[in-house]
Amino acid sequence: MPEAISLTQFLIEEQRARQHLPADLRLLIEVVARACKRISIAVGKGALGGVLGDAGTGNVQGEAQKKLDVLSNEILLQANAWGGHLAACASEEMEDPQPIPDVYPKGNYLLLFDPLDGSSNIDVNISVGTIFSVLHCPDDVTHPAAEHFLQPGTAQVAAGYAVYGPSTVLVLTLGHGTHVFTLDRELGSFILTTRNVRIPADTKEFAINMSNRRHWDAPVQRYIDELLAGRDGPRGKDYNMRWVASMVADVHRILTRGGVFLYPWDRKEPDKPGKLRLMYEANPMAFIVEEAGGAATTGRERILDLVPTALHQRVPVFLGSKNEVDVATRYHLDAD
Ligand code: FBP
Ligand code: AFP
Repeated sequence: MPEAISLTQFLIEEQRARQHLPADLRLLIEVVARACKRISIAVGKGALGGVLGDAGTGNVQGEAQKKLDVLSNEILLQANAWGGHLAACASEEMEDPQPIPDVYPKGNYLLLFDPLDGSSNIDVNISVGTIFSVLHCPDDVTHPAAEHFLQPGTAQVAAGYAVYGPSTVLVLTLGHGTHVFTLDRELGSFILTTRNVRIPADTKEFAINMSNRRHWDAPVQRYIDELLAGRDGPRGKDYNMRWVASMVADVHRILTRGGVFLYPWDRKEPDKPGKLRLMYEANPMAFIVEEAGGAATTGRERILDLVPTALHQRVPVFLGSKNEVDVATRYHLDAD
């Protein structure tokens, strides 16, 4: 039987193999993974845990919060408060960054997270997940504010997500490939199940919310119309469509068997540049996807090169199999 490599063993071996992985970053990843296990348990209890339904509150985006959104946010904040690895946290659910309480030592990293992505799926027992991103805290900053988080995606030192599905899976990049761990519920450990996952450059599967079709811009209309035209159209092959409406689940499918995911700007909310958040969703997913050989753009620019202007900034997202992202991006640039 092959040796089961736990997340702890994987991180220690990475630390030995590569000078770039400091011990406090390794410990920070372990703390986040432990928080994901707790969220996985809460999600898994479903109606029995009394955690389904609305919390009766709104978040900074004006969206109704689910009880599990609030609980997951608290689990991540509490888990990360005392470890001494972080200078501050920022969450999709909170307007401002949360400093580390004064009673605890402060570390050198900034953590950003979407505590429970895809939360419209919680009450209907469909996969949801947690997305996170780790940045360095700039030198000499003792009390990080929102501006200190506004670093381009290329500055991320780690990113990952957990999917709470039929099994709980943790996907992680430290900038040297993307690796998949599966939660062994008996052992309570994440076990490495795919090292260096690779996204095929070509695919026959796409993910987009088709109900927004009439609101899309011309390059998105053109791209999707050509996929729908199938083998008789310009792309010369039939495509299949999947849309879970949980970005973590859609991205995980793409990591597993290829595909392209699109959440473009649309005319439904013309003042918003997109639905998904740059710092909590687009940047960490772009880092993970690029490290697996895929691509991630806004339709025009590489997501990781964007210089953020606000903590809760939204962006259009096109990511996944490289050749499909390249075609969709070319159609935008042709139209400009
Ligand atoms: P939330 O952060 O509010 O969950 O929104 C993000 C998200 O759920 C993504 O995970 C998903 O890809 C998308 O929104 C689904 O959007 P739609 O409801 O338009 O299908
Ligand atoms: P299976 O029995 O082969 O899984 O097919 C049933 C099913 O997966 C059903 O659960 C879905 O609604 C449907 O097929 C999906 O069909 P498309 O592949 O055409 O989207």
